[in-house]
Amino acid sequence: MKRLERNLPSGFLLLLPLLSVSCVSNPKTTVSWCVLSDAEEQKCLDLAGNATARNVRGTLQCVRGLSTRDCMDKIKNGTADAASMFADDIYAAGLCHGLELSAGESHNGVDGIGYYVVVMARRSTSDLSLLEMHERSSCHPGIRTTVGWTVPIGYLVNTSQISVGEQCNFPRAVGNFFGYSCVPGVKDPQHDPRGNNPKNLCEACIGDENDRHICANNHKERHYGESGALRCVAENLGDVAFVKHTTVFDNMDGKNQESWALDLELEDLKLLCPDGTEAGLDEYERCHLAAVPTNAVVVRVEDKCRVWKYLERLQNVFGNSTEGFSLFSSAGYGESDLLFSDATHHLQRVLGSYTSWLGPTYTTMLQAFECEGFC
Ligand SMILES: *[C@@H]1O[C@H](CO)[C@@H](O)[C@H](O)[C@H]1NC(C)=O
Ligand SMILES: *[C@@H]1O[C@H](CO)[C@@H](O)[C@H](O)[C@H]1NC(C)=O
Ligand SMILES: *[C@@H]1O[C@H](CO)[C@@H](O)[C@H](O)[C@H]1NC(C)=O
Ligand SMILES: CC(=O)N[C@H]1CO[C@H](CO)[C@@H](O)[C@@H]1O
Repeated sequence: MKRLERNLPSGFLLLLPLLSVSCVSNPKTTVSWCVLSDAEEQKCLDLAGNATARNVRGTLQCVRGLSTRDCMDKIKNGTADAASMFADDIYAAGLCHGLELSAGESHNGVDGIGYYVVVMARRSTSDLSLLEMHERSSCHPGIRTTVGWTVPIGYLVNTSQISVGEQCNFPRAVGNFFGYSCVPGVKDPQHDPRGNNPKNLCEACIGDENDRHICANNHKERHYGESGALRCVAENLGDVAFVKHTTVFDNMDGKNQESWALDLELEDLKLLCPDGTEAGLDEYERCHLAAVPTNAVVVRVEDKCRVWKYLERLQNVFGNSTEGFSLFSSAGYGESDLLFSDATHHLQRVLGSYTSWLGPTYTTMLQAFECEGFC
């Protein structure tokens, strides 16, 4: 499968020789990586030690960042050189800080695609079209998540179904649009400082077994997360759920022992496509709201090539190791996805700009939020 929607800017090939030259002539040999936790710092230090021990040319340093935004600031001012980031943060790093990408993760041999965001509905719900979602009910994994908010709301804005107006109040516009929904976390003070986000955005939420924690931004809310959103549709509280293409399969065949999941039948569900049609559950490659790119390594523009060369040397030695240090495993550190996603198969060079990595559809969806003052 090749990645759709990603094209190098025309004329780029003419620049290639120039970039290669600047890479060779860049004398700096240290790459400092911005890490966000004790576990990630430990993996980084182990990598640095093993790289030195195996005579990998160059030196890795580990710099502790306070947050992803702090890492962007550090890379921008040279206190750090690189950090791996997920799609929405790549957009912020590029748009707000002029940063670029050096390498991206490839999972299972699928170039640059992490997952698809799909819209799931019960087959028995008729007269349902993604182009006419007004007054429908919806189930979202969580507020401000890529799957449950950025992509679906970006799509509804992009298709002119939702308009946020000059106030740029997304929760209010979404609440006015849907009949009722479950958007876990939408009433949390952090996301609702004035306390006036619409109540109907929590009306398809169910809380825990004792009716507490309704609309909580964690698993106490049983409709939280991708599995929770699927449950919300399976239980007929929502017409549609915004989930990953893998979500339904992750909950089938006894992988989820909760009764709603055991009752799940693939033939009872369908996908809704952005052009208003519907499709089967296995047709996500052509019927999705967005192909969300995998994580990629954010760097300063002048370091694109230099950092790639270093990563290439690291993955040649540690990318496939069955013993000793393993670049794409976080086993033994007590957390997952350290430095890179554990699902990474290999790293690929990113030649084009960060927007080419994100792809035009996904970039358009993120642009829908520009009035919020992204930077
Ligand atoms: C190499 O990595 C392992 C973990 O895989 C770690 O225990 C060891 O200390 C590292 N070696 C060096 C020289 O840093
Ligand atoms: C670089 O940015 C980081 C994060 O904002 C800050 O802590 C650090 O002091 C800055 N360093 C320099 C040399 O400007
Ligand atoms: C690991 O080995 C496989 C098969 O030999 C190869 O296709 C793959 O590119 C290697 N991965 C890395 C990161 O070198
Ligand atoms: C109404 C609107 O803005 N539509 C845009 C949605 O995004 C695509 C690109 O993916 C544009 O081509 C449309 O014009």
